[in-house]
Amino acid sequence: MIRLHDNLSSGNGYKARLLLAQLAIPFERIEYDIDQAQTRTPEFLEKVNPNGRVPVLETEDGRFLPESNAILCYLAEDTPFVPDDHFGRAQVLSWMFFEQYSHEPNIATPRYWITHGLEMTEERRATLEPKRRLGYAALGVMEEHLKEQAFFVGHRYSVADIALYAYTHVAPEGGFELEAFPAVRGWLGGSPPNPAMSPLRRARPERCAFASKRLRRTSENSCSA
Ligand SMILES: N[C@@H](CCC(=O)N[C@@H](CS)C(=O)NCC(=O)O)C(=O)O
Repeated sequence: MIRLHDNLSSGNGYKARLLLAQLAIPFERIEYDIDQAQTRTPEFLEKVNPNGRVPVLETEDGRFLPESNAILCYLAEDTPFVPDDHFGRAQVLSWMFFEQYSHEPNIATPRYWITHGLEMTEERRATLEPKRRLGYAALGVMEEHLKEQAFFVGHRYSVADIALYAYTHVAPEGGFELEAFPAVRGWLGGSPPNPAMSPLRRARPERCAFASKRLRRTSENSCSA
């Protein structure tokens, strides 16, 4: 059986959990406490991911694939979650690279600091404002695109939507307001996460300094092994 090395509060892990659920692929989930550096042990670094991070997909034949968007591409090959045409597939990659470069580092990181109760060091304080500016700029790019079309690529739900959904639907947990982005809010309401999946969980909700605007609330995560 496929295994997902994971952390339940991670939006990157959520991408893989969501697609696995939507493809109805059974999988075993292995949880790591990232606050306790469980992805930084010598065993993890040697065997699972030398970059010390989750998610990592472990294939049935024992190979390890890190990087959430690579996992999405791997799982989605030859499924309706990627476009049939060459250019459409490249557009999916284009949005996934956008997500990793312009969106995730600016929107996910403040959420991580807040929801995991990390100390606001001088360094973090200094980078918060640029991250806010760049995060809102990324949301602005998404807004302009989504004013014109319902999904990111080819007028159809794809892994590009999954990649961008993961940290956008919990952006308010990191202090990002979505009121000024009606097209993004419409897309969040319309993208179809599997109803069996719960929204992404916060690790320590009691420490979250900002009001959380859950866009979907369903039952407990159904994908845990
Ligand atoms: N680019 C990677 C980022 C992975 C990542 O940052 N993972 C975080 C959780 S979201 C992690 O494992 N952090 C633990 C650590 O850095 O020690 C991806 O998309 O999968």
